Amino acid sequence: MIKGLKAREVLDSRGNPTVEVSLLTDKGEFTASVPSGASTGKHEAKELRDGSERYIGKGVLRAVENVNKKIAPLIVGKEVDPHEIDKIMIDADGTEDKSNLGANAILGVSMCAFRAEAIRERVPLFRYLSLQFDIKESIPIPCFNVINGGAHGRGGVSFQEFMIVPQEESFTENLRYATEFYHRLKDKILDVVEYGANSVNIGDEGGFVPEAQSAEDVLSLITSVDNKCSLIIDVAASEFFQEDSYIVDRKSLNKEELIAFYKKLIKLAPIMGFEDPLEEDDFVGWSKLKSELGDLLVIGDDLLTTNVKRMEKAKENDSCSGVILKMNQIGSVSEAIRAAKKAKDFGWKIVASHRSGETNDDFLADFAVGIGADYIKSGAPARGERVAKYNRLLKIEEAMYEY
Ligand code: 2PG
Ligand code: MG
Repeated sequence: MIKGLKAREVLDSRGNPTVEVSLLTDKGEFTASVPSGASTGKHEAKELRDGSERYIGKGVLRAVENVNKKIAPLIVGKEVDPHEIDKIMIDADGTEDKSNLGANAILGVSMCAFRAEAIRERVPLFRYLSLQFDIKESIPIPCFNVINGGAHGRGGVSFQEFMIVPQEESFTENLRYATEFYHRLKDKILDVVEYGANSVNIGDEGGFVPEAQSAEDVLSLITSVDNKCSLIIDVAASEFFQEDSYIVDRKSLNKEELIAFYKKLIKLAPIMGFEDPLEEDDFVGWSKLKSELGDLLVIGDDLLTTNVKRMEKAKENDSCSGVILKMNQIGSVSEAIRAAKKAKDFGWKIVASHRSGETNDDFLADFAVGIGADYIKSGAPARGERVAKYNRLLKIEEAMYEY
C-alpha cells in the first residue's frame, strides 16, 4: 500500500536540476531520479522545465509540484500496482507527449513503483521486469562512448559518440577490456603532440574530447589502440542538419554524399553500426541508407523516440534494424517495455540507453537485463553517473547464477 509520495529537485551530472521522487510503502522507501538529454529528439515526450531565472530556466519545480500536488492524491492509499499507476498518470496527463504533468514527473513515479513492487515480490528488479512482461532476461553487451563530439563534446568533430563494443566472454570481461582501452586511448591522444594536454579533457558522457577535427582523425586514434574492436557511431545527424544539408566537420554534404562518407568510414575501422545516421523525420532516406549499408546495424534514436507509433512507421518503411530505448523519451517504464516487446516482434536489435545528463540512479541496468536488450550504452567506463550502471551490471552478472 502506498503511504506517501514526495518529489524534489536534485542536480544531474551536468549540474542541471532534475526530478527525484521517493515513494513510501509498507515495505519501505523507494527512490528514483530522472535523466535528461542534450541532443533531444523533437518527437520525445516533454520534460517540464520552469523557464524562470532560477537555475537559468532549467528548474523543474513545476514537475516536482505536479508529483506532490497532482499525482500524489491520485495514488496515495492505493495498492502498488505499477501498471495501474502508469495508467492513472497517463490518463491524468491526457496529452500525447505528457506535456501536462511532464515526462520527468511521470517517469520518476513510475520507476519508484516498479522498484517497490519488485521488493514486495522479493525478486531483483531486472527479474521482476522480465517476469511481468514475459521477456527472457539477458545481460547486454556494453557500448562504451570513448570519444565525445557534437553537442556532448563541443570540439571539432560533428559526430556525437564513438563507441567501442567489446566482444569478450562476459560483461565483466567487456568492462575490463573497456577500461584498459580507455586508459590506452588517453595515452595515444597525449602522444599526438599538436593536440595538446587539453585533448584528454572529457565531454558530457565521460569520453575524451581531443583536438581532432574529423571523424577520420578520431577513427585513427581509436584504431591505434586496437584495430579489431567493433565500433558503433552515434552520428546524431539531426543536430547538424540544416534545411537540406548536413554540416559534417565544417563540410556541407547532401544525403547521398553523407551515405558515401559512411561507406568510406567503414573501410577505415571495424564499424558495426550507425545510430541516427540521417535526420529524425526522413524515414524513406533511412530505408535507402539501410539498403546501401548492407549488414550494418542502422539504429534509430531520435527517429523513433521509444514510441511504438514511430517504430511502426519505421518498420513499414524498412528504415532501421535497431532501436535505442530511453525510458524518458516516452515517459513511463511500462510504455518503454512495450516498445521493447515491439522491437522484438520486429526482429530489431535493442540498445538500452542512458541520457547525456544522468544521475547515479542505476535503474537502467535492471531495465536492460529485464527486457533482454542486446546492448546497453551508458557512456565511458569512467565518471560516477556512467559507471553506476556498469557496476550494477557486474553485480547482476554475478547474481544471475544465484537467483
Ligand atoms: C543519444 C543520447 C545519449 P542525449 O543521443 O543517444 O547518448 O544523447 O541524452 O544528449 O540525447
Ligand atoms: Mg543518440
